[in-house]
Amino acid sequence: MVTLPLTALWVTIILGLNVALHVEGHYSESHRDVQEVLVKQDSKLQPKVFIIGMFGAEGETWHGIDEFNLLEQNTTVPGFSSLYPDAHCTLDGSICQLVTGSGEINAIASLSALLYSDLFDLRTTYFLIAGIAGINPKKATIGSVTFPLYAVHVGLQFEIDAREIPPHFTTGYIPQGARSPDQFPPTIYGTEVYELNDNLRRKAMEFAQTGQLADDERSRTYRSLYANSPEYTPAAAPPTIVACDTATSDQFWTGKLLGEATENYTKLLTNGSGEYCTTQQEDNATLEALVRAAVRGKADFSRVVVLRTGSNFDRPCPEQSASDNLFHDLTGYASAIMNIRLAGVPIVMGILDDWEATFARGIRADNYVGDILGSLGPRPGFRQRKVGDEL
Ligand SMILES: *[C@@H]1O[C@H](CO)[C@@H](O)[C@H](O)[C@H]1NC(C)=O
Ligand SMILES: *[C@@H]1O[C@H](CO)[C@@H](O)[C@H](O)[C@H]1NC(C)=O
Ligand SMILES: *[C@@H]1O[C@H](CO)[C@@H](O)[C@H](O)[C@H]1NC(C)=O
Ligand SMILES: *[C@H]1O[C@H](CO)[C@@H](O)[C@H](O)[C@H]1NC(C)=O
Repeated sequence: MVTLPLTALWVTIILGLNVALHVEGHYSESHRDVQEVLVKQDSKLQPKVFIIGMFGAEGETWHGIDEFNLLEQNTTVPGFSSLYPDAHCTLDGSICQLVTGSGEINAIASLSALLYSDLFDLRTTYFLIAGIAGINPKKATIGSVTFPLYAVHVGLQFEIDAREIPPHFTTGYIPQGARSPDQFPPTIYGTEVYELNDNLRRKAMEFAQTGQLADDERSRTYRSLYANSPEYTPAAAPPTIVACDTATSDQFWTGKLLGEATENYTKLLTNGSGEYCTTQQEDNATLEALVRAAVRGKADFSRVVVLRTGSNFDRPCPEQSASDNLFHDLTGYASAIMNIRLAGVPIVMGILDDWEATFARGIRADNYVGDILGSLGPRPGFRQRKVGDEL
């Protein structure tokens, strides 16, 4: 992860923040003017739902189904990944889909391209970020479909190799700017935590409950290995719909200790309320692009749902080594890919069927919705300190 010496890192952080603040204000203003002058709103596609997948299979799972056909209309969007250059839409444009490419960099580049493209009007669009993930056996099992309230950026931390950590440290990950693993990060980049619309999440889960989830023999056999450990009870049960939070890191990690460190960090950043449950490589990047677009009125951040299905356990079962778990193939992969669609189609149809009466005007949020900086409104409830206190 971070390899710069500490002093160089600090200089980078401070310069980076200043440059980012100045450039952002300037760029966005002029960009908005250009958009307003040049673009006729009525020439744009105005989807009601935009499905976001991260790699090919997460996109293809939605194809060849009875309910809708996303391959009726392809639109090449400048700035999309060369692997997935097109947005796919139904003929009437009410449902669209893109595949971003995996990892934080692809996610944010593709989303930004979409959000600032003059081909779409996304101001009333619901975004369904739907992909597979590593799953915490304390919370759910492979094949389960999870819906986070919080997305936490665990990749954004200091790291010391485990063999060189101070004897009293429980992990080699340390929040940025902190002096110990349990200290709230004094250095905030702004992408550390996102909180989503809880009322919308609950509606999405109700829709998802009506889907029949897939399961298979390999998954059943593998999850039975977790049955003897009381703390892993959810891992041994069949897949279900679960409300629990997600963590983003480009690093694909495995292990009991990194799992616990991620649980701790999620709690630390969310004032104790986040329940770390899935690990994936994109969501905070995707959400950051959506927050920035929402600041400029180009998208509505209260219309975002994240759905992550478990493809593999984030840590070994008892008696198994971390590397055995990591190098084992993703046992739950087939049902995880299938369950994106089996839980996701009812969400898409639920939004479309109740568009006029309910979804067109939006689902009012009763919780804080936005990022750790409060970019979209008041200060988040999960923040313990004001931004700027620390710098
Ligand atoms: C859209 O692209 C897909 C391949 O990505 C293709 O199968 C489909 O036929 C295309 N649809 C149209 C209308 O050209
Ligand atoms: C997580 O936090 C608990 C409680 O503070 C601590 O006992 C445990 O060692 C921590 N785990 C890791 C891996 O940091
Ligand atoms: C953080 O949690 C504590 C204890 O649960 C609570 O009293 C406090 O109000 C919370 N802080 C914020 C900003 O929500
Ligand atoms: C990443 O996004 C999730 C919501 O999907 C949020 O719970 C988490 O706090 C975010 N993490 C960071 C570091 O931004």
